[in-house]
Amino acid sequence: MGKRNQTLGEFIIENQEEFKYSSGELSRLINSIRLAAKVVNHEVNKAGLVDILGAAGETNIQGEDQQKLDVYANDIFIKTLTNREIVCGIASEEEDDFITIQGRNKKNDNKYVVLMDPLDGSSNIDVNVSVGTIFSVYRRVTPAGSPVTIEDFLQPGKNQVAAGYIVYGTSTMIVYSTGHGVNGFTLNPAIGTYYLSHPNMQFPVDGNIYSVNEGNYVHFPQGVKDYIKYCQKEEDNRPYTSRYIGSLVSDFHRNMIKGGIYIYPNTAKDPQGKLRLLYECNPMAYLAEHSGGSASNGFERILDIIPTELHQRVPFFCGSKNMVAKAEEFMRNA
Ligand code: AHM
Ligand code: MG
Repeated sequence: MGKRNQTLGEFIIENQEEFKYSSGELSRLINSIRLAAKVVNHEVNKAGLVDILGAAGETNIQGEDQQKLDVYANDIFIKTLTNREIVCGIASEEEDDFITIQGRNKKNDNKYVVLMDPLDGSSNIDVNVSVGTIFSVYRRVTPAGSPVTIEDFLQPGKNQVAAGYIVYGTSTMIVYSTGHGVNGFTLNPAIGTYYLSHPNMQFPVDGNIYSVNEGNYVHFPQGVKDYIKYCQKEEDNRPYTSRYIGSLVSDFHRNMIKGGIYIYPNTAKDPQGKLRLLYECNPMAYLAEHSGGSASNGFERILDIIPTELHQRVPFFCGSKNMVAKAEEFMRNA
């Protein structure tokens, strides 16, 4: 286990042999994500200067075209992973279809596929609120030597070999797991180095924060309505505190540190909820479970769901174990 203040680079080298498939490829993959995240971080931090530097679609004073930040982040992550020839395929919330990467000598011999949401919560950018990147890594299931197929991407979340997020907040952090605990690293922007600031993160088993967009209350299923009323009831250690940033990565991050539950249920308008199983829910569920929390669609474990399409949506209940169990109880009994 890493020591506080160790750099992310040192941590990756030291823990390489713990990785399930220790050919070094997964370490190089995490390294690429670390690099891309620094580039995106730099751009996200300049977002408030948009009126000065030029808005999306405009040409700035240096003659450079300005891109929307989510498009920019998508390009940077894809380019970094493609150029280093580390993965055999990428699926992104920003792309309609998956991308095939043939790799060195067009041999299609790389093992891993990456699925990501390059800039989640991007509507928060205009108001200077935290956003994040979410990523998820699987071993391909089709044999190496031929291009990846949709099967390689439609795997249940329990097959993930790594997952993580970057939160571009008051500090920029990368939090990830390769199945041996969850560790958080904070970027020192002055020197561009991430330091292990949150070793072996643990989701508190109980919590007193609930995070849900209550504006949609009338459209929620009865079980969620009942659970919200339970959270608000004056009894035992309740009422709980309500905190909702509207940026999944930040809401999850706070709840993992303090103890809480995040809910994005199905609604009358969105019968499958809003969040994407492959790009958002599976990686967060993996991090929750590897830190002692849990994640459910209200009735079953997120990581057990067999996906049928890339952009599939799913209701999401994620956080402190006992809180998720209680919310599921209300769903079952509604
Ligand atoms: P996005 O992928 O379009 O950015 O949407 C995902 C975001 C999550 O980060 C956040 O938790 C949720 O959407 C907020 O949705 P809402 O505004 O409906 O509450
Ligand atoms: Mg998103």
